[in-house]
Amino acid sequence: GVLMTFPMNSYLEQELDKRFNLFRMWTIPQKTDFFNKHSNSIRAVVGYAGAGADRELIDALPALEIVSSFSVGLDKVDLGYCKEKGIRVTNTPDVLTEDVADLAIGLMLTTLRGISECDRYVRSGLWKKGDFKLTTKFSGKKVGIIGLGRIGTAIAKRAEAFNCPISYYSRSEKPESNYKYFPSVVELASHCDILVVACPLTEQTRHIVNREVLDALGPKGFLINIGRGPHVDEPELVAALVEGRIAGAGLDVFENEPHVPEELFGLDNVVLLPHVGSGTVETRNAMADLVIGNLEAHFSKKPLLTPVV
Ligand code: 8YV
Repeated sequence: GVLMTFPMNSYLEQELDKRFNLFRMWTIPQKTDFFNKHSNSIRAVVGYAGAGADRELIDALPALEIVSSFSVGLDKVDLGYCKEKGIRVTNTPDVLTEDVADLAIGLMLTTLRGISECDRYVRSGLWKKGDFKLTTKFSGKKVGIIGLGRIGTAIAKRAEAFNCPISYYSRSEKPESNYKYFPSVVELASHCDILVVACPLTEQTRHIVNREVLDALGPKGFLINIGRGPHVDEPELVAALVEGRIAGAGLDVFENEPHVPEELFGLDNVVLLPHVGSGTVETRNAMADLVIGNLEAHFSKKPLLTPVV
C-alpha cells in the first residue's frame, strides 16, 4: 500500500492508483481506526511541500520503507528519524529548477517594474485619469543570492543575462564559482539591491532573513523569496515593508501557508504568489513521473533515481 498525504496532483494520484493500493489520507475521517486496520500494509508515503512525513506519521506506520516526496524541499520530512529507522527518502530535484528560477526572475521584474500594480491600474480604469507612476529599473541591479545550489545557480545565470552583478552567501565559498562570496547574510544584504532566498529550509536557515538582514538590505532594497516562508521572520518583514525600511518584496512562500499576513494586501510594492514556483503542467508531470519512478525502483530493488536518505 501507498499512502498519499494530500491531493497534491491529479495525474500523480491517478498513476499511483493504477500501480498500487492507494490510500488517500485526506479522505480518512477516523485516523485511529484506519491505522489500526492498514498500518502494517503501508510501505510507502507520498508527501509534498505542505505535508510530508513527521515522527508521528512514521511511528504510526511500522511497515514504512520509503518516503517519496513530490517536492525538492524536504523540510516536512524527518530525515534524521528516517535515517535512524532505515527508511529511504527521495525528492524531485532538477526537473523543477528552471520553473523556480524563471519565477524568481518573474518576481523580480514584477516587483521592481510594478507589473501586477500596472495590470490593476488598467483594469480599474485609472489609466484614463493619467499615466502610471515611474518604477525601478531591473537590468544591472546587484543580485544577492542566499544558497548557490541548483536553483540559486539557475537564478544567477538568468540574472546575468540582465547584466546583474551576482553575489551569494552559502555555508562555504564555492571555489568553482566566479560570483562574489560573502561569508554572512548581513554582508550580502548590505552589498546588493535584490536579495533572493534560494536555500533549503533547515534549523540553520530558519529566519535567516531577520530584522538585521532587512535593515542591511535597506530602503532601496528588494526581497525575493522562492524558498520557504520560515526562511524569513515574517512579522519583521511586514514591519519593514509597512515602515518603508525596505523598498518592496516578491513572495511565493509564507510562514503559515495558505495564510498570508493581511497587512500586505494593501501594499502595492509587494507581489504575493500562492506557492507556484514549480506550478506548470510540464514540471508537475515530470515531478510525478519521478515520484513514481523512485517507488518502482524501490519495489523492484533497483537503485533509487533521486535518493536523499
Ligand atoms: C511543492 C516545492 O512541492 O519542490 C518544492 O520544494 O515547494 C514545490 O514544488 C509543490 O507545492 C508541490 O505541490
